Amino acid sequence: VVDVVALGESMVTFLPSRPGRLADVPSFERAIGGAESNVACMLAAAGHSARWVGRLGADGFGDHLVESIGAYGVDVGFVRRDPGRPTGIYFRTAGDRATDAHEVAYYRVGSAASAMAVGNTDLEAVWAGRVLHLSGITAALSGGCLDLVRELTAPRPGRPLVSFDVNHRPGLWRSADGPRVLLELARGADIVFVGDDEAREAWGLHGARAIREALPEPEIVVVKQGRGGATALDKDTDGMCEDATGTATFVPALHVDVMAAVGAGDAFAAGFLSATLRGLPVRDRLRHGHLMAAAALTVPGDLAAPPARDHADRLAALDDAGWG
Ligand code: KDG
Repeated sequence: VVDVVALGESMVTFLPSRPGRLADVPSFERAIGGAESNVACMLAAAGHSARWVGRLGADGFGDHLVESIGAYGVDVGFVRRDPGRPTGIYFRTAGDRATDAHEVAYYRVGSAASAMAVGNTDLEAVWAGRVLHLSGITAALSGGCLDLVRELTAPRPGRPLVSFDVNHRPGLWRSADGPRVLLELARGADIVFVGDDEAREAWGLHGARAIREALPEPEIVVVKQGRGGATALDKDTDGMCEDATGTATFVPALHVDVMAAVGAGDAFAAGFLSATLRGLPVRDRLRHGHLMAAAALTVPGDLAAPPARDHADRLAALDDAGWG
C-alpha cells in the first residue's frame, strides 16, 4: 500500500525573470506546478511513498513533468498521455511582498488533464493509498473532472482517508456554481484544508468556527489563517458546534522572509499529511505543516526541499515560546 495518492492536473509553470506586470516581464524560467503533484513531491521528499495520477499531453512538456515529478521519487506509472490534447502550462508574475498580489495566465482549457473522467481513470490505482489527496482545482476543469472528484469523495466502504484542499480558483470556474460545489465536495472528505480568506470569498463564512459549522462531516478541518497560523477543528472533541474554542487547536505560523507564497498551501498540506500518516497529535501535524510551508515560502517556485524528518521533528518539538 502506497502512503499517498494525489490526483490532479500538473502544468509546466513559467516563473518571471523579474518583478512587474505580465505585460512587461521579458523572459520566464521553466518550473513545475500543480497543487496535487506538489503535495506528492513534498511527501516523497519527506520520505513517504507517493503516487501522482494525472493526464498529460504526449508532448515535451508532458515528458518534462513525468521526469521531474518522477525524480522526486513519486510513482508516475499511472499517468496517462493523450496524443490529442496538450499539456497545460501557466505563467505567473512575482507576488507583491506585502500582499502577494500577482497575475496568473493559464493555458489549460482543453488540456489533457481536463479530459480526465471516471471512465478513463484507473480507480483501483487511485484508491490504493492510505490517503487520497484531491483539490477543488480538478473539479473546476471540466464536467468529466467534476464527476471524477464527486466519485472520489463519495462515501465508499474501505476508502482511503480522503484529503481535500478547497483551492478555490475563481478564474477556472466557467459557472457561478464553484463555491456551492466546493462546499459539497469538501463535506465528502475526511480532512479538509481551506484558507480563511478563501472561505470568506467563496462562502461568506467568517472564522474557523463558522467554517466548521458549514463542514460538520469531515474528521478534521484545517483553517489556514495566512501569516497568522492555522487552526485545526477536530470532530471528536465535545461541543464542536456550540463552542469551537474548546475543540480548536491553533498553531502560529513561522515568521519567514517570504519570497513567493506559491506552493505554500500545498507544502502545508504535505507536512500535515506526513504527520497524520505518522500518527502524530494534531498540534504536531500543524507544526509539520508550518515547517514545510516555511520551506516553500522561502523559494521562488512551488517546490522546496523539506527539512529532513529528524530535523523537522526536533523543530516541531520546540516549546511554545519557540513558536510564538
Ligand atoms: O498551489 C500551487 C498551484 O496554484 C499551482 O502550482 C498551479 O495547480 C495550480 C493551479 O491550478 O492554480
